[in-house]
Amino acid sequence: MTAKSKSTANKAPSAETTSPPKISDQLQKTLDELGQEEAIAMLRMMLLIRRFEERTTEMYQQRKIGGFCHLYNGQEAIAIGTVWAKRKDDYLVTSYRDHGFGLALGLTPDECMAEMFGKSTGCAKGKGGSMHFFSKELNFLGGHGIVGGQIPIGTGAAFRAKYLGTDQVSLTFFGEGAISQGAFHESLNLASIWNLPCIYVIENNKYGMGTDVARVVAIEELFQRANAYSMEGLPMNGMDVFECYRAMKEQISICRQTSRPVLIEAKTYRFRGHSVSDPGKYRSKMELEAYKHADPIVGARLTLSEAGWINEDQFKQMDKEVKAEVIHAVKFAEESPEPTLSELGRHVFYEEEHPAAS
Ligand SMILES: Cc1ncc(C[n+]2csc(CCOP(=O)(O)OP(=O)(O)O)c2C)c(N)n1
Repeated sequence: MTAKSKSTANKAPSAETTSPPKISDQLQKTLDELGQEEAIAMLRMMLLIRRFEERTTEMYQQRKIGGFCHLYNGQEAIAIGTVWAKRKDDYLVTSYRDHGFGLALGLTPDECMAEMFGKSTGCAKGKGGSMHFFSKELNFLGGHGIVGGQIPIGTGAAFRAKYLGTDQVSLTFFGEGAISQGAFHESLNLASIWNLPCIYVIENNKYGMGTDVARVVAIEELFQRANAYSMEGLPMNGMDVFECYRAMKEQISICRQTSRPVLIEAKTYRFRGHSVSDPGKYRSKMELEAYKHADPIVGARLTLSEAGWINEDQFKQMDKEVKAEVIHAVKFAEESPEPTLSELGRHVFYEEEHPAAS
């Protein structure tokens, strides 16, 4: 048995955990390693994602955005902690809840909003929409609409890295709803047998659509599933960006050195419904309020003000700037052209080889 078995089930935070932060030795070490500029950049990126998605909701309600649209609201710390911890050329793949990763990895708000609007200037040329952000340049293998469909893709990227000896790590994210899929089992099993450098992260936000995880998974601590594949498994506080950074940095380094896969369960919570059109009535107001006390943006802001790195005015100025960036992105999306008809058949097959592509 390799998964650590201490009980850390995804329970609503207590008042104790939400009181003003005292900077522990470990947190101080993380802050020292990051430095003021990077720590502030992390907070700024979380805020940008939050403001981007708030505006996205408005645009969706105005029917300027079509299709499905799932927000990352509440889960931002996981993407930011990971992106700051990874090497630029490491692979990353995730589910349809992909806006946070796209922005954190370096897609611009303009190309992300344009993608939502289905415009040709979008990061997938307007053909993917909210669920299918993608960037070959950033080794971002995309958002994926099929639950668990990205797990074999992330595993394949790890296989490629190992086969070619590139020293890259593959970071594969999925919701807790995906861990009962066969693709999860097959991928983790092969990754363990073949010693693939793959980090699997369950973003356990407690609900798969309207279903509480406790109703569908027999064990409470999801990271313990690692035991079945003889790999390391561990929990991570997905509401604390500096803790996500520390844990991911450590695991990425181990994975790169050992080429052993690992399963991480990030305990988190989404503040909004499953998608923009879900009012989320299957959970109590009390539960929601309790988790909102653990808002990762509020937490990071408190930590940085405790460290003396940001004050009220500087935070307000930061907020003003990110809101302006998002307004610019909406204008850019609105003014961008639709994809042309000739684009319809492109990017379906690998173009240099498949006759149908031309
Ligand atoms: C194979 C498959 N089955 C069903 C669906 C419909 N569906 C979309 S999201 C979802 C819930 C997934 O929950 P989870 O994996 O926990 O991710 P979260 O939405 O919480 O991020 C379901 C069942 C789907 N997209 N793909």
